[in-house]
Amino acid sequence: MLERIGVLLKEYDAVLLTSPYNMRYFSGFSGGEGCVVICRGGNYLFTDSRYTEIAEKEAKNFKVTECSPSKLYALISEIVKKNDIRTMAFEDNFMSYAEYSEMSNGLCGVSLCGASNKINALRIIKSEDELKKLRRAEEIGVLAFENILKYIKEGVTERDIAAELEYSMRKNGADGISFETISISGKNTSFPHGKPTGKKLENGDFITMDFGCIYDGYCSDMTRTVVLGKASERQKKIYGVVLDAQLRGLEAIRAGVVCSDADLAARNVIKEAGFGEFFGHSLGHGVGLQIHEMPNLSPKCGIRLEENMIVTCEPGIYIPDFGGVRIEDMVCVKKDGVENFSARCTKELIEI
Ligand SMILES: [Mn+2]
Repeated sequence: MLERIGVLLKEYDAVLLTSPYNMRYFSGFSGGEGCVVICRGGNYLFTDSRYTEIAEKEAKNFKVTECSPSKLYALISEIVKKNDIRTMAFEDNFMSYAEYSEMSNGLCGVSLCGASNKINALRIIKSEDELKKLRRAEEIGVLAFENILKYIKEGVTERDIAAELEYSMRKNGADGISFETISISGKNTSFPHGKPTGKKLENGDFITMDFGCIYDGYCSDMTRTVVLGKASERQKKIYGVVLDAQLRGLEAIRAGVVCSDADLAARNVIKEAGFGEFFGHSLGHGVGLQIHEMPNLSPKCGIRLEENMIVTCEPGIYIPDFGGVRIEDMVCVKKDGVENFSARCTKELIEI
């Protein structure tokens, strides 16, 4: 993906990458520690001795230098001098104030330009190779969901569900989880991002599971809500509205559509059913090397969807002191609609 940085080298003399995601994307190095400098004169990767060997194997087009963090800016300064670098783009969204101070002291004389948004935007459209990994990551999630259905019963705790989901993703080839697993039940389901507790599942509970894994660096994300026992009329009603909104959102997602319009399409279904005040978050978000990346399917995002962007579609209704429902698929934007990576996984209300 190194060639995609070319457009930034027309604007800046060099690009400095510090996040594990951008280092991996542009250099291939998966170790996550160190930094990358790309300029017209060459491609450089700095890391410490824990990662030198892997960096040399993975970052084929880079000159790898082993160095301790304290020497880093002295070495980059040499590159600056040699290549007459005056402007350098850096990841302003991925740096503490202390790190920024160290960098600006170490590179005095260079004009440092915050460019996270421009750099991250280069990752927004996925290559065929990335799509393969994202598809597989989501499949592993679907397998974990199918497995968990056999495991859900009265007396099992929310934490047990999280542990079992994560174990089963690992067993199916995941490198890890892509975010903290959400498995919540009963009244706890009104917290959109609740943490699993020691609460035992009870008959009549909604159970919301929002989880994902990392496969070869790429994230997956899905949510399903089920009922333990028979669903009440109110549960069926809420579930039905969220499902309608989710399907409406999926229909709206295609190349050429503005993100905020996709959000609105789903949001209107929930509003018209009278639950508008209980859907506070965005319809979805991009997914790739990071669990949340561009574009955002939010009321404020003016980005136009393009083919091979990846987004989630995840409306929800959360009623305090009662419970909530969220349904989420991860999809690839296509010319006339979507390729739904979660398609195999049913969305009809499951009563266990
Ligand atoms: Mn999500």
